[in-house]
Order: sequence, then structure tokens, then C-alpha cells
Amino acid sequence: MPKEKTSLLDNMIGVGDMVLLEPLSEDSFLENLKKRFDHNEIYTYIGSVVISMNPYRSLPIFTPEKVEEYRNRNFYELSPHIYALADEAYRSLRDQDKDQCILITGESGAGKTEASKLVMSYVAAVCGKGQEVNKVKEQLLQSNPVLEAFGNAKTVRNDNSSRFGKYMDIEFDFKGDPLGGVISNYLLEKSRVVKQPRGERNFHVFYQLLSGASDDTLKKLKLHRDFSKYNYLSLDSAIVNGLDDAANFRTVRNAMQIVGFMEDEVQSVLELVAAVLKLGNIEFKPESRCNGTDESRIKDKNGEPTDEESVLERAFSYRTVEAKMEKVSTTLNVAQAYYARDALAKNLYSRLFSWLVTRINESIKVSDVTKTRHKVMGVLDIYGFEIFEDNSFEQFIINYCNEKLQQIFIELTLHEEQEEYIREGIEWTNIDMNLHLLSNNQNGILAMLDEECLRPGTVTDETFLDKLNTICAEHQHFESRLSKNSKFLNDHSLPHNCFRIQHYAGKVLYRVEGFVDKNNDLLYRDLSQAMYKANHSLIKQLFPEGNPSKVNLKRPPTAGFQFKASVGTLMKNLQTKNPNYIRCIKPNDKKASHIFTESLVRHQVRYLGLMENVRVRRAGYAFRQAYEPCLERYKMLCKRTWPHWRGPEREGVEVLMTDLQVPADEFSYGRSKIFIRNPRTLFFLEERRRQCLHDLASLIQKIYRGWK
Ligand code: AOV
Ligand code: MG
Repeated sequence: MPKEKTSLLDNMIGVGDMVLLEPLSEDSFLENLKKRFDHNEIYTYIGSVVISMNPYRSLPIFTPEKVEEYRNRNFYELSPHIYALADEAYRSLRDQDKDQCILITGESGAGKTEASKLVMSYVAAVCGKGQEVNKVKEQLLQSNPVLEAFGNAKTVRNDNSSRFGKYMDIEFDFKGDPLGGVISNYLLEKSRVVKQPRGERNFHVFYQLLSGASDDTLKKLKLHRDFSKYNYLSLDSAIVNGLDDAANFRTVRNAMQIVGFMEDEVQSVLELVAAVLKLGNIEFKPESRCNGTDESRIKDKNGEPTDEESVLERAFSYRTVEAKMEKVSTTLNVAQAYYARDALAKNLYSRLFSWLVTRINESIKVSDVTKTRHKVMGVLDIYGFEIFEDNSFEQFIINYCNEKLQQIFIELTLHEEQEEYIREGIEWTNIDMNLHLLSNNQNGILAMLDEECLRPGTVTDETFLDKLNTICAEHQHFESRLSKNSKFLNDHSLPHNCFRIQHYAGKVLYRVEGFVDKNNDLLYRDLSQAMYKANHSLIKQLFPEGNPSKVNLKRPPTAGFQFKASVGTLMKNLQTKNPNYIRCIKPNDKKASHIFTESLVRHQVRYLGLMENVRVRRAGYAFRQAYEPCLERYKMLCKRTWPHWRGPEREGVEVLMTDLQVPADEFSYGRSKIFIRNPRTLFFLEERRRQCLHDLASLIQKIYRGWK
């Protein structure tokens, strides 16, 4: 048997696969990670799972030469790298026709988005050639800067934090050439459009436009270059170190062009971005009415309003309620007018974002001409688990999504693995995972929020919180009824407007303010109608419900309901594919290179369940294959099975392993598969096979020459 590859076992830089770690403990695990991190080895395996540490600086390990190095190589052959995972996934898709998904998890700032781009660029580099294929690749890759400009922002956790969830299916033909793709987006954190927490920014595109557009463009859009002129742009952190907004604006414009946006579409998009900024500058003043109430009026208008402005002004001054076939207009006071303004800005922006995704999908979609089945690789990059000082509905949604992904990981990687041993009759001692399998608590809370939002009568955040607390008090077993993994923490010492949840990755205190409103996500009819009347085709398109001829539209589903449904569909979709995991870890809280904060990493290693992952893997078998393909692949290595084995495949494999003298403790026979404990055995078989093929090729050449 060949010697252990030095790349996986090197004392200087630690072991490349945690499965080989001796002795195994949480401390040695962390020490190994640190040793490797200090030597710029940011990747480490747990079997086929890749742990990725964020280096917070650019390392010279993502070059075209590296791509070539990892191309078509066995997963365990070289030092651990995200490219090895990408290569493995791509080759199983191409050669074994198995749809793949790449699941990238980790908390905010851990490196998920960067990892997803590395996987995409690797796959683009190794798959297919030719003008048409290159165009497809470029379009797929260039969708990233566009969506990042509109959907990412600086937060205290990450200077380029994804504020939406993204899942992208890349489709390939039978040869493994890319045909196109489909992007799904999950709930954008649109509250950021009108307000940002201290130390954070609005979405990148606003700053990019103001810094990078030409004077001429800004003049046409009636915008100032100065950020401080806009209420919706927080000023304390408008400039971010290492972020060149102006240069990024050019990148985004260029990317939009490559993706296939027409010049007039780009123009419309920029007009909408400008409209949002200008909406934020509209201010209101009270105007007393004869009945003693105050009505809002737009402050400081210059001259007579245009037609559009009057429509908008009216929409900010009145609200029409339709009851029993009758329309009743009520006036808005100043606070209500500000509320309406912000609601409109948020809606305008988030609808623009969804439109961008739809538009990109139009460009990258696979044409129906190719009727054959496509092979699919899905890449999932969502917003990571986050805890801020102030956590609202958005964090609740983000953390819910992360819980779901963790659940998938436990089910597929740990639970499923143990189940398989049992199913296959392999001797197995169950490992206590100390990670609860969950039926999500937040499901319950979202359902309760929906019930509350749809209930007739006065519904407020307080009534929702009351309901939450009452149900918890009434049902002592609320936790077990709704969840095992995340717990609702019943605590009377909390501020009166908060509730707290113990998530898999930490306790989060949520402030209930805004939950009902954000979940309802309704826009006054007057506002959608005002938008529909706008003399702008894109805006009109974004507010179809504003069409006055479309009356009695049903109430749209709540934000929580839609999110739950789309995450449910996503999870089902992921379960049909072969999963490949990248577990991202954040080494420190300072966004700094070279700093490894042990306590922080330990916490992540714990909640990600990495120790359990190693234990299951160690107790088990690294590699498994059904008897038939195994015999097919290796039968040439043994005289008794070559060229034909007559008899059950399992017996053929047994003969093979005996003749090759593979030590008996290295493998186990399951009901339908052989389980191989160590990657070394696999290398050995592969090496012998390669040799055999080589000998065979020389022989054929000799015979051929003899004939000539
Ligand atoms: P995230 O996607 O996991 O957070 P990112 O992928 O945006 O995190 O990474 C955060 C920052 O870390 C990046 O902007 C880079 O500066 C740095 N970084 C990450 N990976 C690498 C790498 N491989 N090489 C160099 N620098 C890296 V969030 O989107 O917030 O959950 O919602
Ligand atoms: Mg991200």
C-alpha cells in the first residue's frame, strides 16, 4: 500500500483531514486549525467536508496554475482546497450524472459569498470551451457583481454582507458544458433602504452611483455627488476602507452589459435608484384643517408640482379604504405620511431587486431547444447567522434560514450516515450527536405571527407578543411541541417588548417592534396606484396591483409565509441532489488577517457540530460504493474476476479484495455496498487500476505496430 500522502499528514502544518487527527479532542481540533491557519492553510477536511477559515487577505492560492493543479485529481491527492471539492462535484456531475449542490454555511462574515464565487469560477475554468460556452460562463459569473451591488451592504459584521439569500442552479448538458442557469432570491432586508444601524451602510449601489457616475449622468438623474445630501444614506460609515465605490460602479455597469441589460434598461434602473434617494428627502409639515385635525403636506416644494408629483402628494396625504363597495378617504397625519414614504421606498427598491433577478434569469436561462435532461449544480449562498445589538424581523428570518440549513447538514451528513450503516447491516455504535434534530420552533412562531396578522380586529406587535407569551405559559411543553433545536426562552426579566430564542448558534433577543407590519408587508392602494400612474414603464411594471381596473385583488401572502414556503421548496430541492459541504469559520471579530481568536472559533466548531462530524466519520468509512460499479471498475486487477465474473457481484468484490490482499479491518461488506475505511485504500485501488490501464494501452500499441 502506498505511504500516506504528506499533504494530508504534515506535523509542521497540522493534518489536512481531521479524520486523521491523533489524539482527537476539541483542543487538538482547534490546535490543528490554528496551526494550519498560521501557515496560510485555510482549508481542512473532515472526510469530504471542507472547513474554510476566512484569511481576511488575498492568498496566492487561487491562480490559474492552481486550477490546473487540482483539475481531474483525486480528492485526497493534494492538500485540502476548495478547488478539490469543486472538482469532485463537477466530475461526479459530468461522469456519473449525479446532480450536485454546494452548501455553504457559516455565520456572517465567515466567507460564504467568497467561497461560492471561488467554486463558480473554478467550475467555469474547467468546464467546456468555445465561444458560445464562454459567453454563458461570463454571464453566469457577471451576475454576481450586479446582485452584490444591489443586495449587499456594509454591516458591523461584514463590509460586504449579503442582505438576501441566493440559490443558483447552473445547468449543464450531457458533456458537462454549461448551458445557463436560474437564480432564486430569498427575502431582501429592505428595511435597510430607509434606515441603517449605527456603523452600517445602505446597499452599495447608492454609494457607487453617487461616487462613480459621470457628472452628466448625475445631472440627468438630478442627483448630487455628496452623500450628505441624502437622508437615506447614513454618514458615519459612508466611506469603507478598501472599498472603491467608484471603481465598483464601473464594474457593475460593465457586468450589466455582459449579462445582457440594454442601455435603456440600465438607465431605468439608475432612475429608480435615484427615485429612492429622492423619496427619502421628501419632508412633511402639518397643515391644520377646519375640523381640528392635522393633515400632512409636502414641505419646501419649488414651484408648482408636476402631474406626477401631485399624484404622489395626494398619495402621501390620503389613504383610501375600500369597505363594502364604498371608498372612504382618510387624511394622513405627518407621522403617517413619513411611514407611507418609507414604505414606498422600501417597496420600490425590493421590487427593483426582484426585477433584476428576473431580468438576469431571462438572460441566463437555458433555451428550450435542448430537450435532453440537464445536469444541475446548485450553489447556495445565504445570509449567515447574525446577532446584532438590535434584532428584528429580518434577523429572525435570516436566523430561521440558517437553522434550516444546519438541520439539513445534521440530517444528511450525520444522521443519514448513521442510518446508512444500520440499513446496510454494518456494525455500528451510535454516536451521541448532542445536536438536536429539530422541527423548527421558528416555524411555530412564524405561524403564530401569521395567525395574528390575519385575525380581524386590532392587531399590534404587542398583541402578537402577548399571544406568544401566553401560549408559552399555557403550554409548558411549548418547546417540545414546536421544537427541540431552537428554544423559546421564557424569561420575565426581559424588556417588555422583547422575546428571546436559543438558536443553535447562540441566544438572540428579538425586539418585537415592526414584526406585524413587516410580516404584513402591505402597501396602501393609493401608493401602488400612484406608482402605476407614473410615467415610467419600469415603475409601472413593478406595481401591477396599482392598475385601477384590477379591483378586489386578494390579500397577498405574508412575508413570513412566502419565505417559509420558498425555504421549504429549497430544502426539498437540495435533498434531491448530492450535497457538498463547505463550512466557513470566522477567525476573529475584527475583520483582521492573522488573528485567531480561540474562543470565537471554539464556539463555531461547537455549534457547527464539527466534532460530531469527525467522530461519525472516524468511526465509519470514508468511502462506499455499490458492489456492481465497484466490481466493474476494479475487476481488471484480478485474474479471477477479469474479464467476466459469473456470479453475484458481492462475491466478485470479495474475491477481488482477497486477491489484492487488502487488510480485513480496512473495509466492511454491507448489504448492497462495500465500505472502505481509509482514503489510502482507495488510492491503492486507483493506482493499481491506472497502472493496469497503462500496461493495457502499451500492449495494444505493440500489437497494433506488429500488424503494420
Ligand atoms: P459571508 O458571505 O459569509 O458573510 P464574505 O464571503 O462576504 O462573508 O466574506 C467577508 C469578507 O472576508 C470578504 O469581503 C473578504 O474581505 C474576506 N474573505 C472571505 N473569504 C476570503 C478568501 N478566501 N480570501 C480572502 N479574503 C476573504 V454574510 O454575507 O455577512 O453572512 O450575510
Ligand atoms: Mg455573503
